[in-house]
Amino acid sequence: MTLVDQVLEGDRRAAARLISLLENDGREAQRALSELYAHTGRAHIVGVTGASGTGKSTLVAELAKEYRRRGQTVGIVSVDPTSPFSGGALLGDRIRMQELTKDTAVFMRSMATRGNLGGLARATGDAVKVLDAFGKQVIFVETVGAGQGEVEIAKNAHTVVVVEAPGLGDDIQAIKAGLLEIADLFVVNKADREGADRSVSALEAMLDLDSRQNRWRPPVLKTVALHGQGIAAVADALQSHLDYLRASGQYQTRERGRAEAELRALLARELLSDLMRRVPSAKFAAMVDAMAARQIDAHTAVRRLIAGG
Ligand SMILES: Nc1nc2c(ncn2[C@@H]2O[C@H](COP(=O)(O)OP(=O)(O)O)[C@@H](O)[C@H]2O)c(=O)[nH]1
Ligand SMILES: [Mg+2]
Repeated sequence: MTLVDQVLEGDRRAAARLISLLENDGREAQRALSELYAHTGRAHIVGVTGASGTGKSTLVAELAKEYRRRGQTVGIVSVDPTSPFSGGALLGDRIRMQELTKDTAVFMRSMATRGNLGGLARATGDAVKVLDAFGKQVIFVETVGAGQGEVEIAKNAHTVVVVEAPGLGDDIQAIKAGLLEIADLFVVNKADREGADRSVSALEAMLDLDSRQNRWRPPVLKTVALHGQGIAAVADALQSHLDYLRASGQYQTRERGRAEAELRALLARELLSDLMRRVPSAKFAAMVDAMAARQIDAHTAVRRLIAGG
C-alpha cells in the first residue's frame, strides 16, 4: 500500500511520516501530495494567532475537546516554538496535552521552525492538506502573531481567531501586531485576570470605527481557557462564521484567494530555483560584486540574469 493510501485509510503514523517528508520538501512527498489533493477541501481551517503567552495553545486544546464532544474530529498544527505541543510546557499544560494525545480522533503536530518563513508557510499549508485529506473536520493552526510570515500563515485559514490577554503590557496587543485586519473573531482569554472587560471594550470600540457595510462583525468573546470557561461560545462563533462564509459566497472567494496565493508562491520559488540552476554561480557572484561597487543596479542585474546575458 502506498503512503497516500495509508493516509486515506486513517493511518496516523503514515500521516505523521508524510508531513515529515513534506517538511523536508522531497519530490516523492510532493507527488504524494498531488494524489491527496483531490481529497482535501472538506475541513474547516481555523487560524489562531496572537502574542506569545496569551493562552493560544490552552485555548486550542480546550476547543479540540469541545469539538470532540460535538462529535467532530480535530487536527492541530502548531507553529509556535514555545508551544506546549512542542514541549517546554508547564506541568499542568503538559497534562492537558497528554489528555488530548490519548484521543486518536485528535491529531497534533508542531512544525519545525528552523529554516525560512516561506518554507515554514509552505510546510504548514502542506501539513494542513494532509490532515484535511486524513479526514479531520476542523483543523487549528496556531501561530504566534509576531511577524509578517506568521500572519501570512494565519491568513491562510477560513476563520482567523485573534487571542488577547489582559495585563500583558499594552491594552491591545493585536493593534501593535497589525492583527485587527485579519480577525474574524476576537478572544480575550485569561478573563480571570483584571482588565479583561477593558480589553473587550477597547476591541469593540475599534470595531465600531469600521464603517464597511455588509461585513461580518467579528464577535469579541471572553474565555478562561485554563478552566475551560467560555469555550462552547467560541466553538459556536466559529461555526457561525463558517455558516456566514458559505451563505455569503465568501467561502469560494477565500478558497480561490488561497489557491492563488499558493500558486504565486510556488511559481516564484520554482522560477527562481530554475534560473539559479541556469546561471553559473561565478556569474551571479560577479553581478553581486558589480552591484556592491555601484556599477550596476538591481533592476538591470535582474534583467541581465533573466535574459542570460
Ligand atoms: N490565569 C490564566 N492563565 C491561563 C489561561 N489560559 C492559559 N493560561 C496560562 O498561560 C500560560 C501560557 O499559555 P499558552 O497556552 O502556552 O499560551 P500561548 O503562548 O499563547 O500558546 C500557561 O501557563 C497557561 O496555563 C487563563 O484563562 N487564565
Ligand atoms: Mg502556544
